Amino acid sequence: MLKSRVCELLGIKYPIFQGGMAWISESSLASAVSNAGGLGIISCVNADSEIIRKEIRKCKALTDKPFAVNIMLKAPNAAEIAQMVIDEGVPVVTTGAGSPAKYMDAWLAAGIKVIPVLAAASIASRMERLGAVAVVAEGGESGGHIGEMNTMALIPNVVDAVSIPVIAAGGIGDGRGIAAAFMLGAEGVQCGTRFLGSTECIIHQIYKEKLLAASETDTIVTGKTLGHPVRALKTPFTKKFASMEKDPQVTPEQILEYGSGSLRKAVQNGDEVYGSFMAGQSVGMVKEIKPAAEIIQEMVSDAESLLKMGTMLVDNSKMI
Ligand code: TUI
Repeated sequence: MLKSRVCELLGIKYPIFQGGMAWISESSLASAVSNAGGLGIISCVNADSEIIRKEIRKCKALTDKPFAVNIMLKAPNAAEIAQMVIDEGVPVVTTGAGSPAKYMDAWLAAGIKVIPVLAAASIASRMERLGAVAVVAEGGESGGHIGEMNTMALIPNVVDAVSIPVIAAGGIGDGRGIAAAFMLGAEGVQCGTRFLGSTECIIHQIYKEKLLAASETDTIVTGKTLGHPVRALKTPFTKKFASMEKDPQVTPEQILEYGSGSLRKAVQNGDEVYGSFMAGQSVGMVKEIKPAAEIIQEMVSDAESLLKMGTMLVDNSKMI
């Protein structure tokens, strides 16, 4: 069975998280993943705290299983949401794009399990000291806002730096990725892109069609010159964005203005000119749209067979 400390810690069947994706991860997707035995996550980037509060309540009505809320720490209303999750009795919080240090005491006092998303081993050990119960280590294969390290080198370094469980993210789209992550010492995985291709995911049909058509080389990272690299599908929008970054006549403010609202345009309108279709390199593994429960079942059964095979290989090598 695909089990780890993460399952006991959070009360979930499988150590599979669904990434908190801005504008995308709401109660429909999160409850489907939680009902299927993973950890569904509601993202807070898109809205004010009252809308998120409603999503949390909807999710509670749709599942009796644990779920989490992801707080993007750079969001202007992060402090308000940090308090709202306490008021709503949210069991698990994941954080992204910064340090959750200033909220930790209040969350721990409220009994919330905090799982920061990070992209470096040094930050992981700081988070463990602050009271995190686990960390998500996210490699640059991921979609959206990313760090410098790739998953293959990041995970073993984070695993060595902490004694709490490490959940691997970035480039994991099927059972093979899960088995590989476990071999690197991870005790769980977080997948975003694979769940974009689920029936319950509320992105525009055009977004789903673009995912199905994309291969592993069809993403690009823009925003490096602005200090926040973002991975998305190659589209007219990313092409224009990249050319603006190279043009000395264009100011960072003009580039930011051009990019503002682009993810929402992709998610809600399927806007093929001005939309940012964020996706990770695992997009090549999104070959059909199906229910989250089927995605999870397939991943788990493939990972279990591979891990069993891996154990046999190790045992055989000992016998030789
Ligand atoms: O947060 C993410 N991915 C995101 S956030 C997002 S919202 C957005 N929308 C439009 C444009 C840009 C962003 C889209 N994707 N991933 C989690 C993550 N966190 N990756 C890396 C980090 C991170 C980086 C630095 C975590 C901590 C950190 O520093 C901590 C410290 O102590 O300084």
